[in-house]
Amino acid sequence: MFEPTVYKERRARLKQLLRGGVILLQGNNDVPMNYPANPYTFRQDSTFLYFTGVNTTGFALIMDLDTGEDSLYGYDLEVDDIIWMGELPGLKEWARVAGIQHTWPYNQLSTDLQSIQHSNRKIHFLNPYRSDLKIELSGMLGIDIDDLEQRASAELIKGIVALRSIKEDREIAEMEAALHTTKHIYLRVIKNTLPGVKEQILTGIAEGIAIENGGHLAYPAIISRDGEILHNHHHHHTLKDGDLVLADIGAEGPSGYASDITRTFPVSCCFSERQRAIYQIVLDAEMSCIEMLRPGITYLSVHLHAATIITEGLKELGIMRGDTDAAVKAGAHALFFPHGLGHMIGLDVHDMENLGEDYVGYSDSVQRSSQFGTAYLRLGRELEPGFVLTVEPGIYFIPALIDLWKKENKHSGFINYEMVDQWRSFGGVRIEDNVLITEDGHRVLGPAIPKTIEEIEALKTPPGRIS
Ligand SMILES: [Mn+2]
Repeated sequence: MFEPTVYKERRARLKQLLRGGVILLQGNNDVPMNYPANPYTFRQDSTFLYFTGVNTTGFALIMDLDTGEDSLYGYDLEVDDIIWMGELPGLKEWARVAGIQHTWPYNQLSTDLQSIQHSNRKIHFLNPYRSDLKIELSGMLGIDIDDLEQRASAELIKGIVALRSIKEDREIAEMEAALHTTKHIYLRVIKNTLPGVKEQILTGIAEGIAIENGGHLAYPAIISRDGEILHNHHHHHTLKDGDLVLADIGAEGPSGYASDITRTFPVSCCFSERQRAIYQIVLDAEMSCIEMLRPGITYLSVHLHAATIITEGLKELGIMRGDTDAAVKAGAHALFFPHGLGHMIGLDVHDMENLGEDYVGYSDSVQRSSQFGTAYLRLGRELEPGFVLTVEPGIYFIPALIDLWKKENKHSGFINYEMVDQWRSFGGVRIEDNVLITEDGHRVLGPAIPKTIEEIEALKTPPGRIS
């Protein structure tokens, strides 16, 4: 948590961006796993955390745009709560953290919102992504659940996106702290990636280190020899010589800031010839894209630059063919690179995705493409100083997609399907770093995490051991 003035200033800036009425922000509640008293690990809503620092269940905030006053609604612990959970901070203490003067018991919220409605004042609210908050909001405002998305305040969404997109130095420091933890994770995971080791051992190591450092993972870890399955959360394989492991892991620090790093490494001491060839193309794409980053450039153009390098590289291997620019324009590269180059990152690993991807990643001048592959690009707009984003190109051989395109003879002028068949069991390679856009360029955040072929192979000799 930062100083109370930080949250106060953020709220003041938000209020300047909107006109008239009140802003309602809902905090998250505990969510039951299998019965109500056995909840998932609590995660506060990132917007609520950003504007209040209140990191506990059962709170809401009303900001009055006309009087400028803020009110925090929440609970004080009763003796029964204290018996089970100990002396946790109460409403007044959280109000002090948030720099808010006025506090009210939570059950006052509904009444206050109704009287605001009766006086015909506008209530700016967000469309909740959790079912309990949808039900509650729908009940309090008398709006059908299905209408909440459409009735949510675009003005509020744009205001929040404008503020949260530009990271303060203190936020960047928190993200770099999370990246230090992520580096520890990678060093231990890569050293322990050996024949006979199960993916779930590596997953346990990753999660354990995140917890050792006071946080947890920012998203479920991907650690798999099936790197071509983009969001693969199965960890049941036993690794063997010759396998290539793709790991996409990011620690989240105690303050809630995320990191998001991907590395791909061999189970054996060294990359095979084929693994080396694909790996180097992806690495070249990643590093070349990072070099381009500066204010004013559109991320869509950086994405297409990655597609160009990937196409060039695959042409050299005889997997693609024809004119590179025409192949990228047609979208032929998306057989091997079917996702976007990256996304904003901050308190959320996909920062502010709940507010609507197009509000965050696109602008009036850069619209989302409808072409397969590029359509998945979460961030396409012009970059600005203070943005933090991921750069994560990849090459994958996805048998189901290969079979589908081959059957349709899709882009056969650009794709040599006979050659593709010889690679179909390859798996996938992705490399990802987190980058800050500075006034005159960029800075890769966090400590260097081994990335070149030489650096990764050096970690594997002498062989590590499970420790
Ligand atoms: Mn990512």
